[in-house]
Amino acid sequence: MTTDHTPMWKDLGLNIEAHDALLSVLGQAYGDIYLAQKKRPENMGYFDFVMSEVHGQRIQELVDARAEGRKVIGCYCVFVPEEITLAAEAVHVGLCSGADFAMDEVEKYLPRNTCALIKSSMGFKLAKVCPYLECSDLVVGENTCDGKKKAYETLSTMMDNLYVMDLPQVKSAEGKALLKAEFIRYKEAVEALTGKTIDVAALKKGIAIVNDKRKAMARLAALRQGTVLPISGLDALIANQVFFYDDPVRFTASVNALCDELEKRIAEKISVIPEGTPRILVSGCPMAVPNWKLPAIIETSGAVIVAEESCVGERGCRNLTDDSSDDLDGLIDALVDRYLAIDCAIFTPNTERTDHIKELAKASKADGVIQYTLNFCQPYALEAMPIEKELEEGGLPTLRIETDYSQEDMGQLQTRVEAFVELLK
Ligand code: BJ8
Repeated sequence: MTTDHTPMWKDLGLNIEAHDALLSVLGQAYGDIYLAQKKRPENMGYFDFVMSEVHGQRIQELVDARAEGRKVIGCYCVFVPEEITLAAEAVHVGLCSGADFAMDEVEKYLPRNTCALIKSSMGFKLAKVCPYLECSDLVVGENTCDGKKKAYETLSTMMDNLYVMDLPQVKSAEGKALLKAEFIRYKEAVEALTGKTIDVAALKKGIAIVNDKRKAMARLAALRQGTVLPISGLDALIANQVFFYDDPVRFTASVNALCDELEKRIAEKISVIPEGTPRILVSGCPMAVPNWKLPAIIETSGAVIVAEESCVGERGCRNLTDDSSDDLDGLIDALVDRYLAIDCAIFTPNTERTDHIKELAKASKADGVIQYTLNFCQPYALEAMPIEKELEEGGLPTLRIETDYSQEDMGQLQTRVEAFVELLK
């Protein structure tokens, strides 16, 4: 029998009617897109369960953690170091922003021509439909793109627990010093919130947990690089999305169990696609739950996604933190080095992103690259053009897609993707 979580949602102050509507759309879309796939690995059952309980059992765990005196920290960006959160025994969760909600209300606060991700984060707050947001003791925003920076100013008038982390835009010595100062400030904020002191042992433990999680994701990414493809891009995307919500130790074990199964599938030559299916690398803006529109179109157009150059994907999880230092300052430096390697489009210059896309395309044997940009996202839209030029000059076909979370352009996208897939055949 499934548990009725309504009393918990009411306690969190959710708008039950709007929340029910969100869950029903989410459940329907998950069934249509995910459960309808053929030849899925058995271990995807864990991720299906997590998704079915994403606002239920997982939220109950957060509520229980808070009852035990632990704190919950919700974050909008992969720049917020989970290692520091975990070092204070707090719970670190991503705040997804992958669906339109209460857009009429949102547009009273944000211009219409704001990216869907930012509007979504505002809509989830205004409509009170996100239990992660409502049970966060601290919500961490970051000064990345201009849209986010300014939206946090507005969001801070709607919540009293918003903390904004400043981030460099240039990877210079000064930029590095800024990031270090901000990580120290975040550590102090987390210590003040939790009442715990983060020492070397605690930070090493946090680093080890997050490194293990990232190693498991790297293992999954590597298993998608061969010609026998044991998992669809959609299923790999769900693992990348669950990365942000689940208990990290349990998540790591679940991804490793999935990888064990995928290794067996490869040995037995069980592939989810027929030989010769065009392989696509998707690159660009993050795809937060339940933003599955473009991947679903790609994988129902006769192609398969073999890698994601995205913060919900490789960009967010690659690179480990060196935990060899035995002093706090050295460990913070190691965190700064690890995070500063993230090649988000807010940085200038950001040529290493193009280099990485090329490497990833080669490693994953991609036949083409689809650059995915949310409408009105200037950083990724502006990078898309020189990236396209460079990739095409190197012989790699690309397609640039700009879209949002609405379903209105589905037909047009499908036509464009199908034409691109034909070209790759
Ligand atoms: S590190 S990608 S998670 S900032 S899509 S809100 S850039 S206008 S999301 Fe991101 Fe951190 Fe960078 Fe990653 Fe602005 Fe563009 Fe909207 Fe965006």
